[in-house]
Amino acid sequence: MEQLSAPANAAPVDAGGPRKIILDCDPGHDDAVAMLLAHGNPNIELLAVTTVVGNQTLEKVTRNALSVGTIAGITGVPFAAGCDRPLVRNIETAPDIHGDSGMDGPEQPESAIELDPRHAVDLIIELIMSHEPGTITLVPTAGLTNIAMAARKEPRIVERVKEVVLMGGGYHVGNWSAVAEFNIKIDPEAAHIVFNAGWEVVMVGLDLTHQALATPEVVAAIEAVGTKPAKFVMELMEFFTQTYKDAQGFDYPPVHDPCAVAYVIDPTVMTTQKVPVDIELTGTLTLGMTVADFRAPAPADCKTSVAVTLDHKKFWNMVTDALVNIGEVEA
Ligand SMILES: [Ca+2]
Repeated sequence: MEQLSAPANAAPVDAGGPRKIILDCDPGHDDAVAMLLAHGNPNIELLAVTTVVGNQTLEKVTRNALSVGTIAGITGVPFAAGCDRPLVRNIETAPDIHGDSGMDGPEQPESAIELDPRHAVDLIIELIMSHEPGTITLVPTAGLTNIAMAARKEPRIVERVKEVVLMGGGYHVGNWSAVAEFNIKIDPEAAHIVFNAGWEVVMVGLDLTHQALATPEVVAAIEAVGTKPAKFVMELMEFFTQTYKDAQGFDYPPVHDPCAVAYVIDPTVMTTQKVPVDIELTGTLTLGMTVADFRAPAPADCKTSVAVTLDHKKFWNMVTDALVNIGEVEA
């Protein structure tokens, strides 16, 4: 089934046209929501979905990505699998948060989408090099292995990318150690490459995403959409709520990854601050920490910024509007 022909809540498409993104992800409950938001918002043109080891093995997160694409009715967008292990470290997954499948909870349909034969790193490079400079935004919502590999294999992508808007890190908070966030901690060397490459990086970290809680009001609004993709998100949130309660003591789960997509759609959904950020690679207690230097003023050549405060209502309205726009899709 295609999208509904006349979405009720369609936001007007911006004058410059939709923003082209590559979503590099490891679905993942919140990655699934990020994908649905990107697909359902008229101001985003999803150029590709690429996967990387993270929340689960590459095989599992890739299968999950194809399932989400099937549930959302995403067609004409390449899905490609990337790196199956971090650059240096051993594989570290998050079954206590995402379950054995990486996306436990809802039943997953047979995929109607065929995996693109290209390696994700090659697809990322190909897309960036074949589009006008300054038109593609990279949106990584997983470990940064694919993105780092792409920057090393074809360094010219760095100046051609508009910016990198990533979910990861946290300047005052960690979740995989006292000071490190999962996406950065599982491949800190890759993160180091990405944060130091020279392109603009917007770090949408835990400081921000811990404000993106799926409260009962949010879940009720999603339930009211009433479509199959909305029901799928409900079931994801049910599982995610329980694991976040059990594993990390949250009353309601923080839905991290769509925050990065939301920033690309409309940067006013959050405030950001320009600060130098680097990645700790040698700390005995602080490996993978995103070390942010808040001393004023930020250097003139500073290319990194961090997300600070989320407009919770605006953000969740974007998500529910996207679900309305996607409509009822045959699984
Ligand atoms: Ca993720």
